[in-house]
Amino acid sequence: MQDHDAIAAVYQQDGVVRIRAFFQPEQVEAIRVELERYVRDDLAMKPADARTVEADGETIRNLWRLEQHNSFFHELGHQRQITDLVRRLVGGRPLLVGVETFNKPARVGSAVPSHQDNAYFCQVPADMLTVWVAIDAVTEANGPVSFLRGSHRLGMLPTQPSGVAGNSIGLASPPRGPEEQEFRATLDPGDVTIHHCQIVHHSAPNHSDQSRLGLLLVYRGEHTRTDPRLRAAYDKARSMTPPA
Ligand SMILES: O=C(O)CCC(=O)C(=O)O
Repeated sequence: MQDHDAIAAVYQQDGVVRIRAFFQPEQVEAIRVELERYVRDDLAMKPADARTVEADGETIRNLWRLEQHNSFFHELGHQRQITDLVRRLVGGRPLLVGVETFNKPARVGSAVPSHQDNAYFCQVPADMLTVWVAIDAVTEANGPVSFLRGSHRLGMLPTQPSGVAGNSIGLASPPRGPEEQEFRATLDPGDVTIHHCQIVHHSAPNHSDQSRLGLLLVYRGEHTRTDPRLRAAYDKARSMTPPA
């Protein structure tokens, strides 16, 4: 499904939309090669807040701020293939605000607690989204992101610090719905999901032998502004488990 009208209709209704084969195999391979090169050659020279590691103290859980640290990812985030669609979904000129990874490595990849991204982004109006690109296959076994369809229409829900490095703020009381409201985003490499910054979502640990690497491109409409109340709650949570 590459038709922008159809994508926008699902996004507005559900708060999340899956698009198959958005990136070609050679684009996925180029992303993987550059991530591996960046980690091998550059990461040690970057500030501490460029990464979060898993509990073993060495395996990478997240790379942060790739749009600042790496020209390949800065350029990727500005490709018309992506920004033309994002413009439609955020209802204004799209600004790239983050490129990051959720690596969910085999066996040690940790859980992501239930949250709304706007508790981190703190924007009003909530015209902000994430394009989540599957670099590895995402299966039921390796910790797919699970979304509660339609929950982006609930507004911002009460938060609490989660104590999880890389996901410092979570929901105080995650809403639940019937099983059919859950969307577990299984993906082939090159597929993407696009999710609204208020949709409730989480992911399980990866106990499998297959890594589940995702590249995330985060955008807001140029017209959004920071909400000081949301920002104060996030700053408090983040100070307990930096950097994000
Ligand atoms: O990749 C994951 O497991 C979680 C991603 C996430 O929380 C997000 O995209 O906001």
